Amino acid sequence: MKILHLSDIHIGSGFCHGRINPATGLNTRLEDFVNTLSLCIDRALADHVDLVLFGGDAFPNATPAPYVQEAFANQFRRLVDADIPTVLLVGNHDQHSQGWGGASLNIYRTLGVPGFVVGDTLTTHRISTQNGDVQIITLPWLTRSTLMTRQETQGSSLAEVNQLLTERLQVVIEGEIRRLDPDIPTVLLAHLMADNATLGAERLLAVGKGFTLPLSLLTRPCFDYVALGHVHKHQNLNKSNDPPVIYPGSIERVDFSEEKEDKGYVMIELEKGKVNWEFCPLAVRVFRTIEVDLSKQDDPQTALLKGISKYDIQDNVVRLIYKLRSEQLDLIDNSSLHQALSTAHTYTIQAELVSQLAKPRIPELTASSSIDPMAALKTYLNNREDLKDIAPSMLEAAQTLLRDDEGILLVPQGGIKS
Ligand SMILES: [Mn+2]
Repeated sequence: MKILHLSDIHIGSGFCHGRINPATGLNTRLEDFVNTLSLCIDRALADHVDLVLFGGDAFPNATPAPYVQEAFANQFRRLVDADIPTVLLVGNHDQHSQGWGGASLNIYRTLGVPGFVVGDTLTTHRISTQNGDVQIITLPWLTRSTLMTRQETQGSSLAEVNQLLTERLQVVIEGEIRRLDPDIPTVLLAHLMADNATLGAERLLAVGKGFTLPLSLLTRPCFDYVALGHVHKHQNLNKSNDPPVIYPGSIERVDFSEEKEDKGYVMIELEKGKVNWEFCPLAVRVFRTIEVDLSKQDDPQTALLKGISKYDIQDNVVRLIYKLRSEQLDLIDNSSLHQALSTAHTYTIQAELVSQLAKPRIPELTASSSIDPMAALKTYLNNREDLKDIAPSMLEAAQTLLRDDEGILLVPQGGIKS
C-alpha cells in the first residue's frame, strides 16, 4: 500500500512575504502555497497512491477567507476525482476558539465528499483502498477541555495538567488499540507536540498553547507508522523506525524561522509489520537573511552592497539587516540599496544602530535559551529595580492570566520567542 503523508499546509499565511500579482490580483505567497500543494497532489496522482494523510493545520485559522478555502478545496478535489481516499486531520489552527465549535475542515464531512474522512475526534477509521484495508487512528489537536473539566484542573500547575491529560489520553488510546484488527496495517495520525521534537515556527504561531506528549505514547508496536503534524521542521522522532514517528514538516516556509529547513512530504510503502518511508523535498521559494555589520567599516555603503552581492537573491524573499553607528547613517544611500535588492521577490530592510549608550539586553532572555513565561517574567523583573514594588502583583496577575486561558498552557520545551 502506498501512502502520501503531508502536513501543516497553512495556506493563506505569510502574505507579508509576498506581493500582489497584478495578473491575478492574488498575493504571490498564496500562489506559492497553491503551487506547492499542487505538486504534492500531482505526486499522489502520478504514483496512484492508495491513501493521502493530511496531518492538520490547513489554514492560518478556523475561518479562512472564501478564496483561500476554495484554493485548498480545488487541490484536494483532484484526489476525489481520482478516487483516492483522504484523511484530513484537525490541527490547532483548524479549530475554532481552541476546541469550541466546528473546525474549518468539517465542511468536507458535512458535504459527504466521497472518500474523505475528517479527523476531529480520537477514533479509529477503517478505510478500504485499492490495495486492501488500513486502520487510521485519528488524534486531533487536544485542548484541556477535550479530556477534563475546568473543575478538575483548577489550581493545578501546568505540569500537573499536562500529566493528567497524558494519563487520560493514554487510557483512551489504549481503548482504541484494544479494538484494532491485528491483521491489517495501522497508522496513528496525530496533531501534537511530542516531547523531543525540534521546534520551528509553530512555537511562534501558537505561543504557549498546547501541551507536550511523551514519545512512548506513540512508539507502540501495534502501529506500523505514526504520521504526525504540528512541527514545521521535518524529522523522524524514532530513529529505530519501529515504528517511524514522522513529522513531514510544513510544505512551504511560513516565515523566516523556517529559512534553513527543507520542505516536503513523505511517501510511505506499508504492509502489516513492514514499512518504508522517504522524505520528498519540494523546491519552494528561498528565504534569505543577509546580515552585515558596518559599524567598523570606513566605507559602509560599499561594504553593504558587497554583502548583498554575495548572494544570488533572484526571486528570494530577502531580509536585509545591517548594523551601523549613528554617525554612519548619512553614508548609506537607500536608493542604491533598493536597486541592489530589486531582483528579490520581496525584501525588507532593517537598520540597527549600534550605540555605546544602548541598554544591555538581559543575557538570560536571549532567543537561544529555553525559559517558560513565568521564569522569563521573573528574570525580567529581577533586572528592573524600578518595578520592584509592583513585581509581586505583576507575577500574580501573570499567573492568573495564564490559568484563565482556555487552551492548555504548557510551553514547548524549546521555550518561546515572542
Ligand atoms: Mn499545529
